[in-house]
This record gives sequence, structure tokens and C-alpha cells, in this order.
Amino acid sequence: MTAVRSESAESAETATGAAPAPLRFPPGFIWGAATAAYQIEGAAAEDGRTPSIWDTFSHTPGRVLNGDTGDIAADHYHRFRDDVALMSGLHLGAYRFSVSWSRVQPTGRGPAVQRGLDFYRQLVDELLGRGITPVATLYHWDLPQELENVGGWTVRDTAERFAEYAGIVGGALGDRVPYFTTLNEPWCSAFLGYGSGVHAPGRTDPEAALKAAHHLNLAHGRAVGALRATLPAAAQTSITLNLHQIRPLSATPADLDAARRIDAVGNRVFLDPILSGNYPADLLADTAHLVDWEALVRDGDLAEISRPIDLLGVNYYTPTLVSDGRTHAEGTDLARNDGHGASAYSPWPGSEHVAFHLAPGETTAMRWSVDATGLYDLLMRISREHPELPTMVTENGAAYDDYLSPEGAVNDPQRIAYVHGHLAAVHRALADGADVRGYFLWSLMDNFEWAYGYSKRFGAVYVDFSTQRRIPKRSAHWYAAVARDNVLPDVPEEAGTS
Ligand code: IFM
Repeated sequence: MTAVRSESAESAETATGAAPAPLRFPPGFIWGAATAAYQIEGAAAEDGRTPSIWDTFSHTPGRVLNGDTGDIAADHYHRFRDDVALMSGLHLGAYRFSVSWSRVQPTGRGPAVQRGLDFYRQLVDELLGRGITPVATLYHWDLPQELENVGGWTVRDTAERFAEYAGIVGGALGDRVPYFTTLNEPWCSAFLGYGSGVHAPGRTDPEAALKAAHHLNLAHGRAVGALRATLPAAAQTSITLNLHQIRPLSATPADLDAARRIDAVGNRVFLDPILSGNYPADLLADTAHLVDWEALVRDGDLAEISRPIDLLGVNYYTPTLVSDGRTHAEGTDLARNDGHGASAYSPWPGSEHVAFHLAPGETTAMRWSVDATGLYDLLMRISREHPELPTMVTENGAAYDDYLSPEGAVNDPQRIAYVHGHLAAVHRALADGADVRGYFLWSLMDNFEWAYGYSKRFGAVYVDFSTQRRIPKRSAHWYAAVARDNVLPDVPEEAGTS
């Protein structure tokens, strides 16, 4: 890996009066943007696609703000060629997209629908034709509803079905897609989907959430096996985790224990089985009253789950500030403070007493605090604990209340500052030895933000959902210049234009 200069050297320059230097990234560093199928594709009932759990959930009154659904979303299914041209104009080197399982295998089992696969084949061809590297995620939360009807992620068979689907997609795209990610943020699938119920399928059962977590781990491991059987040797396999950078509110034993617990059920529930082949003993103890782990984890499961991967995807937005809610009067309202949406049910099985706090300072439109040191800390943690495993920032970005000016422009300096700060953190991690291979902005364009519908805009490109017109925001032009030059300007305001 090419060495990059440490920020401390640069701040020393500043201290001696010399101009601060822009931050140069290593040659070959991947600059991309990310999306997910249900959030942008639309065409919900076209070409054989059947409902996923998110179709059902979004069509259930009261589940999604304003009754929004992904039926049309950003209509990317029909506009992908223009969207790829847009990416090319923004100098993106890579594009991370997800495949809709129910477009490819409408019942979640059996033979593939060719029209569904053709959409992704054409998308990949279009990307490659413009020199953009495709990065495919197999599962970004949209389980075929038919599989949910027979138990969803709470049953083992879903892991088997996922491996079959992975083999189909690997066989269809593997010759042209160099990076495959099995699951995106399985924590959300398990604990928001089956624990707090703020995501599809909207169940609120801690036992089901823990079972789902194990079956998602198993699905990942089996899918890696299925992909390896179809992919060329050079193709890379990975999983993307939304790792929580957990900070205790104080150094009291109770708050430190709260942080340990959330690390167990927020991070190590995936990291440890996938990367080390075991479940953390403290997680098993914290949740022993909720699930029978011995019955759940069968012989051979951990060996399958820990099949080697080539890369770990890290999604990071905001740090997680916790305390023992029994010892702090404020902050015990889990539903409002853990940043994952309002529910009377906790997405933290076995640790329901932990309270979540908003750090003082700036927040985004999601009410997530802005703190780039969390990204640095996470990348350094993985680098320390798994020095042989490269990472990729597969999502990072911010929602702000963007609006289109009468002149037809979207000026979003806060997003530029947010991304600037986080890219500086990535650069610092590189300088300190972390093997970070790339950065994907979330998101390429405004989209369906799950339970918040279209009310939150994460895109670098503004989407006018009434006309489907795309308008690159100022941050898109700024990011394009960074991607083109492989250099982060020293201050965010000095944004280049593409
Ligand atoms: O929009 C989501 C994405 O689907 C998964 N990661 C977090 C993003 C912002 O909430």
C-alpha cells in the first residue's frame, strides 16, 4: 500500500506558518457513490418483479412517513443509462448498487427471471462502457415477501435460499463485476426489522431479532461459498456492516458496561463470527434469557460463517453515545435517541436499559451528530484487530434540507463540509496504517429513505420527484473534483468544479 503523509506532519507545517497542504490519496484509491435497489429503482411491478418486504411495509398505513413507497422512487429502472452518464460526468470511478432479489427470483427460490437479470447485466455493461467499476451488493434489505411469509430471516432455510440466489447473481454478473458484497448492514435487517420494528417486516420480538442475526450471518457465509464457486479468482467478496462507534457517556462502571453491551449486540454479533468464527461470550450471556443459542447455532455454522472474505465494507454516519439508563435521569427514551427511528420496542435485545444520547454540537437533518473522528476510530479499530483485512468505506454522507433555488441550483455547503471532514478522517487513518481501499458517498442521488420516505435527502444529485429531473448539487461538483484529482482540498470552501 502506498504511504500517505500523516496529518500531524501537515499540521506541523501550519504551525510553522506554511500553507496547509491538500491531502493526496494513494494511487488507485476508489472514489464512488452508492445506492440501493428499493431506494431508487421504482418499477416495482415490472418485468416479473414481485413484492419484497419493503413493498408490503411501505404500503401498510402508518409505517412510512407521508405514506411514501418505492413504487416509482427515482425511476432508475427506466433511467439507468442517463444516470450512468451522470456518474461519468461526476468522475466517479466506481458505483455501488444493490440487486433486487425479488426482481431476479420473485418467489425467493427456483429459477431466475431473465428480464430481471438482464436489467443488471445492462447496468453493468453501461458502467463498464464508461469506465466505472461496478460494485454489487446482493441484499440491501428487500427480502422477497414470499420468504417472509414462511418465517423470513428467523428461519434457517432463508440462508439456504440466499446462497442459491447468490450463485445465480454471481453466475450472471461475476465475469464483469470485480466486487461483490453479500449483505448491507445486517444489523438493520435483524434488529430494526425484527426488534424495534421500524423497518420491514416490522416485527417486534427480541428472540426473532437474534435468530435473524444468526441466519443473516449464515446467509453471508453460505453466499460467500456460492459466489466463490462461480466468480473468477480475482473477484473480491465482502460484507458491509454499519459499525457503531460507541462512546460511554462517563467512565462509571455502569456506563462502561452499557458501551460494552452495545458493542456486543451492535458490532461484535457480526464481526466476531464472520472474522473470527465465534460469537462473543458476553453477547451470549447478555441474551441467554431471550434465545437458545445452543439450539440456534448448529455444528458447522461458524465454519461456514467465517469463510474468508477479501474486504470489509464499513458504513459510518455518526457516533453512538450511551449510558446506563437506570443511572441517568435523562436520555432513557430509547425510541427517540438511538438514531434509528421511533418505536416503543428496543432494537438492542438484552440491553434495553441502555440509553442513547445526542452529543452536543452540529447535527444533520436526521438529527445525527456530525463527528468524523468516529470514522477514523472505526477504521483504526478494524486495522488493529484484523490487520490483514482491507476496508472500504461503502457508505458515508449526510441528509440536509436541500432546496432547489429559483435559478435551478442546490447549494449545500454543509454536505461539502461533512464529506470533507470525513475524507480527512479517512486520509488520517491511511496515514496511520489502515488499509482503506476506497470511499463511497451515500448517496449518488436523493432517494427513498426507508421509514422517512422522501423527506430526507442524502443525494449528491438532487431529484425532483415530480418530474424525475436530476440536478447535481454543489457538493456533487465538489466531490467530482476530489475524485478526478485524487486530492482533498485543504479547506472545504475551496471546492473545485468538474
Ligand atoms: O439510506 C440508508 C442506506 O440504505 C443504508 N445506510 C444508511 C443510509 C442512510 O440512512
